Amino acid sequence: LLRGVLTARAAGLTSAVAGAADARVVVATALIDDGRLLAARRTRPEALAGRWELPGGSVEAGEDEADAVVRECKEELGADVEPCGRLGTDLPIDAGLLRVHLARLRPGSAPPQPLDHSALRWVSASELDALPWVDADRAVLHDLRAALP
Ligand code: DCM
Repeated sequence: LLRGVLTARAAGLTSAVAGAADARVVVATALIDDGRLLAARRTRPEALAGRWELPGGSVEAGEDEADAVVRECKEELGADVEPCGRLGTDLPIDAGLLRVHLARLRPGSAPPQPLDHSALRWVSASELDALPWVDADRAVLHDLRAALP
């Protein structure tokens, strides 16, 4: 019986790990400048429109996560950012897995513009909770507060 249980557990573990490896990775950028975090208001899909997020998007096939952060911030914000490490744990979302990366603006970067969002806001640690975040991003607020002064 014990062997059966262990085998079943091992099989379950294997499929869980395989599932994670197959999952699409979405990167989200915790862009911090002058002690504040950049929050962006989504326009789509309808269920998420008006909710706030950390800007980002899907990692492309063969792309490094940090490169995806740089690309998405250029596309969505027109800004040049420098990723500087992961924040928090992997978060399960409908689309796969969300991974948050800390980043800062590169010297000389244009200020972020809402090229793909309906608004941008620089928020301090004490303002984080009040924003209507998308669910996955709300789960990293605790870690974000720790990363802000
Ligand atoms: N997503 C999220 N939080 C983010 C960025 C994205 O929950 N900070 C989710 C929303 C979508 C999916 O990831 O379901 C893909 O994002 P996008 O539509 O921005 O490419």
